[in-house]
Amino acid sequence: MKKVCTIACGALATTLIFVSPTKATLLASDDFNRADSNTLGSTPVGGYTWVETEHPTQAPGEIQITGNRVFLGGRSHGDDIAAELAGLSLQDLDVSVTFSPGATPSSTNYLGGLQYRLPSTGSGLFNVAGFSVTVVEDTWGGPLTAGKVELGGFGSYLTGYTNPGGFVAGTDYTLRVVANGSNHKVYLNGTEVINYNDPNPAHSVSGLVGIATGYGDYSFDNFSVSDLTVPEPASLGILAMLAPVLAWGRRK
Ligand SMILES: [Ca+2]
Ligand SMILES: [Ca+2]
Repeated sequence: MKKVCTIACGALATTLIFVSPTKATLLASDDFNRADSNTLGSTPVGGYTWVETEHPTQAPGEIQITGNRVFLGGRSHGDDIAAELAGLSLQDLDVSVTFSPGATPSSTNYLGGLQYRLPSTGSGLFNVAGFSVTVVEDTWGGPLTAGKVELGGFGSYLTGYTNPGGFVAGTDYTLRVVANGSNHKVYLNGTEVINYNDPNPAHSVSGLVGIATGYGDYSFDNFSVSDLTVPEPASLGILAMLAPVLAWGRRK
């Protein structure tokens, strides 16, 4: 009996360690490891459908799965394109993706990145109503080595970070946003590069998440999004479930 209690109590301790108030709940992820297609389909984890917004004059492959990645090619059509997860509306979230810039542009801005807290599908990075974290190779503002990561809210620039050496075409980078209420943290290759507190309470709303480009060709991989909502009811539920085990252990 004592032995059983030891095992049960050990399991309880392990459970409590892993159910911390800051734990995120994975809601959707996609590695795009499936057959080449002009339709993105649904996320293997979570089962959310990708809604594609392609330029009206697009070629069919402007948004496509190719080589177990997703390609968003806005450059050839000179416009914004995007893909968002339908039916997944979040306020506090942890979203990440791997991205790789395509060929070097010649004469324009060159944008790609993450979107979140969007009021609806169909927003590119130039007209986003919600938040975007945009990787910018800004040839208007300087040479290509002036690569930036910019945080924008409701179509306006809020703050940014300049990446030393810019972004190299064909190279993988990871981009992650942790948005919790008014606080937005952005990580590039695992390093925090933006930590911004938004003074506008109207920006702390729920909305859709996705990926997008504007006048740029980017490929993306390993998209995932978690809910940061405090899982307090789950913790309490586990405690309630294990209370009899604890009481039984004490009686022995
Ligand atoms: Ca498509
Ligand atoms: Ca992949």
